[in-house]
Amino acid sequence: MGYKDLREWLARIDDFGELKRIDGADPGGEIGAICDLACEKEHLPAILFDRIPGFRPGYRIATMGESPHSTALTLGLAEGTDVLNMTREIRDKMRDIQRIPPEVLDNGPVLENVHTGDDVDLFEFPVPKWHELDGGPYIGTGDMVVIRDPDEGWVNVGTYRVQRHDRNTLGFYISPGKHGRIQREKYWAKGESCPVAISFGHDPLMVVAASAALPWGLPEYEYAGGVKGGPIEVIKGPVTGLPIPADAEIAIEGESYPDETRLEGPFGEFAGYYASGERQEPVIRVKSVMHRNDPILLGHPPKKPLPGSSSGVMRAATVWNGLERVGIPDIVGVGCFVTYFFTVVSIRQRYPGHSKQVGAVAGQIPGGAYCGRWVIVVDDDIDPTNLNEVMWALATRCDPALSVDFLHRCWGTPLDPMSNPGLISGGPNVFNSRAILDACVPYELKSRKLFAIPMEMSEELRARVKAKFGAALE
Ligand SMILES: Cc1cc2nc3c(=O)[nH]c(=O)nc-3n(C[C@H](O)[C@H](O)[C@H](O)COP(=O)(O)O)c2cc1C
Ligand SMILES: [Mn+2]
Repeated sequence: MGYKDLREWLARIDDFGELKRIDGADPGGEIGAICDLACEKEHLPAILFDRIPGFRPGYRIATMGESPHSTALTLGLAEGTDVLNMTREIRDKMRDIQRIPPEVLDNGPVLENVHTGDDVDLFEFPVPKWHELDGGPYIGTGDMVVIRDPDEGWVNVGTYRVQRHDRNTLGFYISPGKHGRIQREKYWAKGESCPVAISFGHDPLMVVAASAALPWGLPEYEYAGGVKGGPIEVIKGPVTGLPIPADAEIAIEGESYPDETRLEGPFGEFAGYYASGERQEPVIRVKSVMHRNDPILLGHPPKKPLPGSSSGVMRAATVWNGLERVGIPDIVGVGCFVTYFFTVVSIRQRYPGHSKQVGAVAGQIPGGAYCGRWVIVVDDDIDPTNLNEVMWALATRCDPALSVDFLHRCWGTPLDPMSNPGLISGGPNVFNSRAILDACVPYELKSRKLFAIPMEMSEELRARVKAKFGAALE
């Protein structure tokens, strides 16, 4: 693939003209506000902040941006295709992905500076307050949190938000059901502390892998190696032995103790709200800090959901592969919108009940299960990544009284603004419900050709008239 680490990735994004450089913005509010302003552009550029007031020049912050170019670069896809083709390509690539374990090196740039014990000082780095009402600075947004399963031995990596509390204490929020949370609880149930390593700047592919809904037991490092076509290079953390990217910009190691919490949040989250407020959440006591010379903190702060993002494409590819893996035929495409909330699947209807089967399964397999809300199933003439077409199907092929079904008490999260506050204060038992909307032409009408004919030009007429009069329309 075309780049080695975060620095080379940023250079490639710069070549596309999609890197903005901003000097002199303060981390207390200006940096976050600039990121929000940048969301008003058609494609979100990457931004490199330097000369941050109060910090040494060269101590930088980069945000990832979201554009078809950056998604293609990060995932190693062909340039210039539309969202559905991109989704198809990544789904093909993921289908039989080869796991490639990370390669352990003795040394790496991340070890250029190592601080332990009393020398640990997280105030060394500029850390933004990303959104106006955030409860504090969040050092972890595009991060990778590394935890080893205490029983099964494999290493999970997840992107979870990390708040800087003080010079050697971090707070980390992990939603119920996430792998890192299950593993953390396993240590605590044995009365042990949970060793954690976190990288705060690395190849953006690791953010994609660490935030993808991979199945339990599949190590994100091995998956990312498979996507990259070669092993991810790691070093063993000097305190925990956990694998840390050898070219990480900034990394920490620490321990999280049972029953030790601090107030965490609020934080502007993926749904576009400061959901879940301020609550007692676990902390990490930081034992070591490592960083490259002139480190770059990688930020990926949540914003109001954007269409066509790399995470949306990955999620759609995951649902698509999942539906095929369980053996459902004739899945034609998948589109995901508004992060986890909306999943659209297009199918070639083959039998009565096909569309309902697809809807129910898509709402419960990896990629579709966590915090879903709406699953819409459409016919194969509808591009599931094109909301106009999806709306047309929903408006014209649905009988709401017959086409909508509900699933109750599904996998939710306190980060969902619709989650029930009563349940949150009662513990991590957060449920939500799902609507399965069947927006396919009813099978009995379609199969007997009784449904109205869509007003679509035949290919023959289109080609003939385009050849003759197309130029006049240019
Ligand atoms: C920028 C970003 C921030 C995220 N923050 C959190 C978070 O604070 N807590 C959480 O549980 N999931 C968060 N996620 C979602 C998880 O990364 C995602 O669900 C992932 O699949 C978790 O990995 P796991 O299944 O190995 O636990 C975030 C994702 C992204 C892209
Ligand atoms: Mn995982």
